[in-house]
Amino acid sequence: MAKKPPVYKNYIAGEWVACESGKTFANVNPADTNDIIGYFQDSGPSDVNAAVSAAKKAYEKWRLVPAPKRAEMVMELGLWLKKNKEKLAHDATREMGKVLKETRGDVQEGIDMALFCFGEGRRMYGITTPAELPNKFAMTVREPLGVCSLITPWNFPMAIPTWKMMPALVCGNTVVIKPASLTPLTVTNLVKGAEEVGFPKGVVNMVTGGGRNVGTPMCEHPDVALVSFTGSTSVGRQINTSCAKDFKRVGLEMGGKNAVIVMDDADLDLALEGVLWGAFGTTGQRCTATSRCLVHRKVYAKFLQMLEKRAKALKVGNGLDESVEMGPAVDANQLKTDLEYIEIGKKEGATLVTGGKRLTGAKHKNGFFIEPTIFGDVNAKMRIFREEIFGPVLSVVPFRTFEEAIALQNNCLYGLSGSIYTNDVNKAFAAMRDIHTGLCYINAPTIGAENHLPFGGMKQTGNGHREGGKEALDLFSEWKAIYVDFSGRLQKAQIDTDSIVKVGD
Ligand code: UN1
Repeated sequence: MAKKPPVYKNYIAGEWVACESGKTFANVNPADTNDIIGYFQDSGPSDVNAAVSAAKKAYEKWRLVPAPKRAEMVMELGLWLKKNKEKLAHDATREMGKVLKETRGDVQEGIDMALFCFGEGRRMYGITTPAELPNKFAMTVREPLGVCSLITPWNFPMAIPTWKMMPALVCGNTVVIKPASLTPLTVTNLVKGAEEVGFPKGVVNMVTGGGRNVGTPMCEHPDVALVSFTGSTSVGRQINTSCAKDFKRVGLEMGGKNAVIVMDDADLDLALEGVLWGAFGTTGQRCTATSRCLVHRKVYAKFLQMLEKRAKALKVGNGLDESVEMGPAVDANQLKTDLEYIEIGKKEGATLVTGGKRLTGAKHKNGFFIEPTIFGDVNAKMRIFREEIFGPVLSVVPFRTFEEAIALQNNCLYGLSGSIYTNDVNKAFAAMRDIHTGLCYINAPTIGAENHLPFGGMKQTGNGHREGGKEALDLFSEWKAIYVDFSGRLQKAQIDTDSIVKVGD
């Protein structure tokens, strides 16, 4: 008989606890729906309350631990991730489907983030600056905010929780994490790591469950100082609106509709590899995925043929099989969305070049598998050009001039990632200036950002904050300006201007 799937618990105040209602939900492998990975707590507002009060209590001590020491614990967690990388990648592939090579990369982002944050713990630089009055000293320091609610997505189930949690902790905050309901195991693993390396009780807390019952109370709780969210634009908008009334700080990372420009002078073989990797890696389920490919008319027919040939040959299957190149859609809903957009594309008059169907053969029938899909002759009016699909569906658009390509690239509600393939250095620099996205690639795909640079998007992708890089510290800390007057008398800034001059007499 098959082993009964384990039941996983919430992590609150350093204890693994069941939710108050006793309800659980199943976590299912999208490559094989007969494979139940485990049952997780279907928590509610009272569980969130418990986690927030644990985090609030722990904050009073944690904020006083010197930042280099806090950062050392984060580094220990990174080393724990490194030690357990293979098992963690395996669990992540099993619960969200992307191929092992990619979940290893996902865990690697966590390791990179830890090592980066370790260094930041010994920097967190503020400034010292001359004061305008004599015998007075001025400086700035970063201060933590308090309890941070981290609401994390399923497509990078390890990387993105670490992007939020690690800088938050180094800055001296305590956290409550809600994993996406589709990937609670990976965050459970991360939190187990935090427990093993010895974070004090209540510094890291995790509550699993749905958006309405867990996510909403995590945003509305009066003791939560900050919400950091990665996910859909519609949920991000709700969070932004709900937090606005209390002026809570909010970091949002949302949609993308990223485009690659392929100029007529580009190395087409190089561009081909980049577009395939950007469009079909992670089954197209990255915020940074390439979902529009803008191709110069002179090379359009040829490049479309090259794309078609390679996309057709991609091996789709269970990501645990090392030879597989593209895993399943993450769940039935995402698969439905992908198939709906394929129908929309056909109705809009785009040419279906390859793919378009669910895969239902013997190897695929128990999972949410779909063919890598390419539409040609797409134009800017079509919904498949404008709307985020979050699946392996690529829209290819012809253009005539560089200026037209840039206009198409920027004809988008979102502004996360943009790329150009060209061998003309002048065009490359013009594109770096004119592409209106937070990430910009020259002769490289739209995916593959590195952790020590700021990550985030313009326009409706985000709200101006960045994850990654030292810029992440700006979200998770407040600036305090400090003045020390050692003159022994009342000095009035802006008013005692005469006495300043007299000092020099
Ligand atoms: C995401 O898709 O939400 O740049 C994150 C990349 C990865 C992270 C993607 N390093 O594609």
